[in-house]
Amino acid sequence: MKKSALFTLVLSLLVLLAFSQVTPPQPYGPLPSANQLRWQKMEYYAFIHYSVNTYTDMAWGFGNEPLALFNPEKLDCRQWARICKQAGMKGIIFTAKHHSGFCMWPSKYTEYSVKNAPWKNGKGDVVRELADACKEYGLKFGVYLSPWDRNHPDYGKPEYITYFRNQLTELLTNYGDIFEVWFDGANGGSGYYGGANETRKIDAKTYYDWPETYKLVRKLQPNIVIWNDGGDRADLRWVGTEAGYVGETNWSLLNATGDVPEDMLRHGVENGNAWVPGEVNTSIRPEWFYHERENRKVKTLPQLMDTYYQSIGRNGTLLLNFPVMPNGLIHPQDEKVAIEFANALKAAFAKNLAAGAKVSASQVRGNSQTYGAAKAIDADKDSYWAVNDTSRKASLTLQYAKPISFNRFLVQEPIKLGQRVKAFSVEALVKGQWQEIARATTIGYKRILRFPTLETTRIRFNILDAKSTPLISNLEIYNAPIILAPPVIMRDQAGNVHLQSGDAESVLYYTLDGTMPGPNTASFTGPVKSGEGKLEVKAIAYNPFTKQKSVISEEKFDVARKSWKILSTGKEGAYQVLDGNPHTSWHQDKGLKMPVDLTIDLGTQHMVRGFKYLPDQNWWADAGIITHYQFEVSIDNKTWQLKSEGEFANIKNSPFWQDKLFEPSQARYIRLRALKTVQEGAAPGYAEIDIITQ
Ligand code: FUL
Repeated sequence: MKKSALFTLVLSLLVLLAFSQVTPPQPYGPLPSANQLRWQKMEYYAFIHYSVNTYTDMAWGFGNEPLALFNPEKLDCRQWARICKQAGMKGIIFTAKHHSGFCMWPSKYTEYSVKNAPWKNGKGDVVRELADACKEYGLKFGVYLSPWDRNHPDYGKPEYITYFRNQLTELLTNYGDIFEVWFDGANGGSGYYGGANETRKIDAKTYYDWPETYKLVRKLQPNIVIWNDGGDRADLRWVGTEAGYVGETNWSLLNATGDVPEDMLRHGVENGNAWVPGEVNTSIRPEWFYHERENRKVKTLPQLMDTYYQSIGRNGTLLLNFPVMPNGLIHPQDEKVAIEFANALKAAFAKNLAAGAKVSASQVRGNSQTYGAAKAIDADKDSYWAVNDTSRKASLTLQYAKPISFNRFLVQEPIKLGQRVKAFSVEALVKGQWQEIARATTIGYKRILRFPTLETTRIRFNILDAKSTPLISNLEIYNAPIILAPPVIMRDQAGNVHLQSGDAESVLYYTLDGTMPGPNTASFTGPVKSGEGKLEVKAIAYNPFTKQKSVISEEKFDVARKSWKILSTGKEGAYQVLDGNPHTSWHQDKGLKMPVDLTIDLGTQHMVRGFKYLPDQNWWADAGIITHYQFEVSIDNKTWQLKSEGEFANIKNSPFWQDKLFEPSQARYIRLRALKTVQEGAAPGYAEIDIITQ
């Protein structure tokens, strides 16, 4: 063959190869609808809880709250929308009607709404104002319409379903595009029910005839997604907790029929036959509605960062709730931390280090550029790297000319073709050796892994197992800055000091004598023995890379409680009140008649001049908070001397450390006597008890 003929042949083969059609991967298993896809891409949006029970300090309204309660002086939906926008959220879901049945819009079908409240002389419509504010700020709008209605006289009867659908029709017709509708799972129980004041039970599976209700919803809002917990399978699922996380393994699948136990809510179902992705709903405070007592319990930045990685970072979306205050505004502390959170996320994901890498793959589908490794790191999130149909394993390597530091790995599957990956790992070449730095299971729409900062010139992503041909649409690498939160200081019963940081990578320095902590003082590596005497601990967090530092945190501790014994009960759990951890608690036995004592042997005699009580910090345990008390001391556990008695004023709204001082007195034994709790008959609860010595 002549040279030129050979050349032509090779050239045409090459051209043929380049243009030959590599068959695209086929979709696998259940797929998201266009609405679910659009929703998933929103990632982060707000919940707003506001209703008549905001004015009664209750988690749920009973349905008989007077209409006169609703008269906020500063209600401003534009403030809510502005905060959500600045916080980086993409939409707002509003409690148009919560369980109380009070409607935040002037519904034609009930008198129990804003139209009969003093606010704006009955001419107001909160749903309208918020829908308008969302439009102004470029946010999507969604509604929460509680299926359970504790006000309506017909609740439990077939007539109520007509009422419920009429209300749905109002909300889904008169307020523009609605991106999501929320049907809460709390259903039936005690209520006002038009004056009947009784308990009404319904079968949540059949009562609402969900299939018909869903048809109505989709007819009125073709682009909507439906959230339902407990009813027929909707578009989205609850993740089984309100604590702000979904399982590390998180399939966006469930079975279309059958019960969904908690484990399935948390993890989805690997071989489920319906696409039902998880939405992580949690509040920025412990409760959904506003309670003044929670003003100091707003989630911190480190807590919100964890929530982010445990929701959006695990193939979920994040629905973060703001409660509205009685004056009609979001509290400044909630606003502040939500904006800090947005800024911290911006900083964490500021520079994608995958973009500058040279990328190669162990295998590419049909050797075609269409599915090449570069598709995983290009700007186009729809293009993807694919391998041959029979492969279930594959690797992709990023190579750098100069070493990079990184601590975050982000990966995405093109879920419109189904969720496939079952297991993967990330390795880095460190000092010439490959090191596995993370191993995980599912990916889905988005998976983000965190690990300690590492310097490397090569990163290898290994797909270890998949349900079908693995496809990867996006891969990003980041070096997120350390979050410098002031360390939390605790001292346990034995007297050991514990420090908790806001970021595992920050370095904590401390002192035990009240002097300034810093790089020249001790660094924290584990619980610090500190003897049994009084202590003044100061601590600070440092970024080891940039040397930036946090504000200093400080705590003063009285004598250690090492040799203290609880005498009034033999229950092991009672020692939670001495463990130094404000988040653990103990409650007396139910049914005890007041007064109820907690008697403690201090082991040795001390000159005592006061005591401290920290009530149970859980919002659901507030019934057992002690409001009226007596405090006694004794030297011999026989003769007791009353040193202090009275009330912990406003303790329900402000459940923090209560200090009571008295005339100093020698004591070997102490007794805190509960005379009354917030709710009559509730068992007294304690997070911590301590003494103040001379
Ligand atoms: C729960 C409700 O009972 C709460 O009040 C709140 O609305 C939360 C989002 O869902 O089930």
